[in-house]
Amino acid sequence: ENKVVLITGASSGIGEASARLLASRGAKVVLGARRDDRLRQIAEGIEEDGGQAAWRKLDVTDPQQNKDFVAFAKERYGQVDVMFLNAGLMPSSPLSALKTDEWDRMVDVNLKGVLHGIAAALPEFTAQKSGQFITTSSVAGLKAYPNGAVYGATKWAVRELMEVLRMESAMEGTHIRTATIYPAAIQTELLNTITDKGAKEAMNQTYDSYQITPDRVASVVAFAIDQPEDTNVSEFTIGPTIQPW
Ligand code: NJP
Repeated sequence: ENKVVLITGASSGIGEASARLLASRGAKVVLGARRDDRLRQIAEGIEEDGGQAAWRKLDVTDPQQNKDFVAFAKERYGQVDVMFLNAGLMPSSPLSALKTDEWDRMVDVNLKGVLHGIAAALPEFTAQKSGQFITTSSVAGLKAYPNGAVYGATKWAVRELMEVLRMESAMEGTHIRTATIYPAAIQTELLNTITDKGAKEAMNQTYDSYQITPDRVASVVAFAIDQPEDTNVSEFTIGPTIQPW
């Protein structure tokens, strides 16, 4: 495909794997995250492999940076087709630990970051009457887990955003597609964001036993994008076959 795909949280894990896979299939990928050294390296690797990639430093918590990210992509490639709102962090802890700064951070990145991304790209999609938002939610957005209350709340919320956006767009005749992905344990750097000792040990045990590589999630992203324009696939749960939840 020849689509222009913007990816937030593209400096590692699921975002990086998606950038590499989509570029290998002909997409023009635009990578955003805070670690611009990594973005540069990934983009250079994609180009060395014959793909097309651009990058721009992006903190998704800043509305203006989201707008600048979309404008940069449009200037570079002439259009914007897909916005993969994937940036996220998971500093899990029991509510009783009162890690209120981490609660704020999860709301700012996992939820408000997605809203800022929508606000940045939606005017483009509305004007061109096409476009697609994909977001990385979590199995924690489908089911409650101890230590995951705030994380799960943010991930449940983004599912709501995708669903309502799709419905409203259908009603308004703007043909915007949306999809939500619910990964289980995927081998990425996500656990590095956990500061609570007990939560980290519990998560490490889970991830030591059950994990698959992020390219599996990337293939789901590609599948959603590859559907014909008149077809919307909305939700995907993906995780290791042996993971019991
Ligand atoms: O983790 P990781 P994943 N502004 O840590 C970026 C969800 N998920 O690939 O800014 C912009 O390798 C960060 O970039 P940087 C999860 O909730 C995963 O697993 O340079 N970007 C990095 O590129 C998340 O939504 C699993 O530090 C910001 C990326 O986010 C998505 O998958 C299970 C940012 C995180 O990459 C990708 O995470 C599940 C900011 N302010 C859901 N803050 C799993 N791995 O098992 C962070 O259910 N980033």
